[in-house]
Amino acid sequence: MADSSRSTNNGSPALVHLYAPANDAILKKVSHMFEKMDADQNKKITRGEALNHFKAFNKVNTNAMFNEIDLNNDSEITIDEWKGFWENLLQTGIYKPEEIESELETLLRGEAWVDWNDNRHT
Ligand SMILES: [Ca+2]
Ligand SMILES: [Ca+2]
Repeated sequence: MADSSRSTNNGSPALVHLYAPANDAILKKVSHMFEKMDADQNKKITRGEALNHFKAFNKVNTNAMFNEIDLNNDSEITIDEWKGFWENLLQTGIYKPEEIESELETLLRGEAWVDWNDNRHT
């Protein structure tokens, strides 16, 4: 939706789909990671849960992640905030799906949060 040159909006703007199979695989990982961090499975990630997830520099990583994803600043990341972030990231086209996927793998291992708004992580 940030890209007005694309004419894909034939109806609800909420129904922006990510058809590519690569994106499908990524979104599965996105869900998987949410479940992994959401230790008490209440569909919200708290700062405490995030802190437990990251193995190193966990405060820095948690803060960076909440800064980017916790849009309403209630110190909880809901599944909607979480998925919305990744879907938006895919749609911007700034990063290749493979890049996002490999960073997700890193995140899944609890290694680091990438500051997506800046330069690419190499
Ligand atoms: Ca939780
Ligand atoms: Ca929130």
